[in-house]
Amino acid sequence: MAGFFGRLFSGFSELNEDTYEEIFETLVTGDTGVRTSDELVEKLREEAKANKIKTVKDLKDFLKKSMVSMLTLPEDAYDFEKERSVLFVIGVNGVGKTTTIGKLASQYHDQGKRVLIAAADTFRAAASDQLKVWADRAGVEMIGGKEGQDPSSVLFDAIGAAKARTVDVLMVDTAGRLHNKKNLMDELEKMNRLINSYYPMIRRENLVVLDGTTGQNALVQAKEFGQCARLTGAVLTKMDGTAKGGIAVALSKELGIPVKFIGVGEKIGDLKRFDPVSYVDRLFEE
Ligand SMILES: Nc1nc2c(ncn2[C@@H]2O[C@H](COP(=O)(O)OP(=O)(O)OP(=O)(O)O)[C@@H](O)[C@H]2O)c(=O)[nH]1
Ligand SMILES: [Mg+2]
Repeated sequence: MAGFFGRLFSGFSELNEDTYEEIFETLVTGDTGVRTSDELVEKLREEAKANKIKTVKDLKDFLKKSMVSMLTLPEDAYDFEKERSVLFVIGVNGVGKTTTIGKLASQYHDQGKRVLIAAADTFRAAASDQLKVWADRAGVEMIGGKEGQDPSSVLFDAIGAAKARTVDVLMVDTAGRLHNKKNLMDELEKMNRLINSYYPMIRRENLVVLDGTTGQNALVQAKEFGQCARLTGAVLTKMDGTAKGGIAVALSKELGIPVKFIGVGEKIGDLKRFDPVSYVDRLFEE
């Protein structure tokens, strides 16, 4: 699948108002967000004014370089993997939280870590069973909850078990939907506080999971979930189903949330660490 921004270069002849407009529109349509797209085009104008853009290749290279610099991860992005940590995984229903936990659990288990999963989605009847399948596949332990049980009580038990078993990574799966949105947000906030009070010294990674095919909706969701916990990263899933990907730039630039993992399929091995250079290369593939 050619990258969404690859199309920009086929009819390119010179940089004029029309081309700037076309570049802006393509960036926005590719989910880069209006503000970020505007900034990218402004940078491009300056570069052109300084006579540094003479060929299509210059144009492409400049856009790519600008995007990569916007996507560059903080140096400590994966430090949580070096310490004992809690991964609090949140996001709307169906985005891939449970699947992502399964995939990550498998990677950490293969690295020799002791992993425990907390099935704190007690809203959906089959949620715990689905997670158990993943835990078994990954070869890790899980603390389950019963349907309708208070999710915070499952989490409380899991924290107790994580301490007792000196677990390296406790991964917390949560519901994507409760009776209504306020319920969900309140519940997640409560769980966030619970971790803070009962597991205060632990390294925290709060990951919002976003479906990469939902475009700007993902940005709205990230903003909302950022109100229940201080987000330290995002996982973009279902990237195997889209050529777009500007959303990663918008997340990083507009919300300051770095994308840390990319889901590229439904299988256990289909989760990669985010690599800005290869990501941008793919977006600009012609
Ligand atoms: N193609 C593709 N499918 C994915 C990816 N990640 C998850 N899925 C699929 O998306 C669907 C939903 O995934 P879940 O992990 O159940 O999503 P969830 O966020 O836990 O959903 P709820 O528990 O309902 O909130 C499943 O069919 C997964 O196989 C991905 O990276 N690529
Ligand atoms: Mg789930």
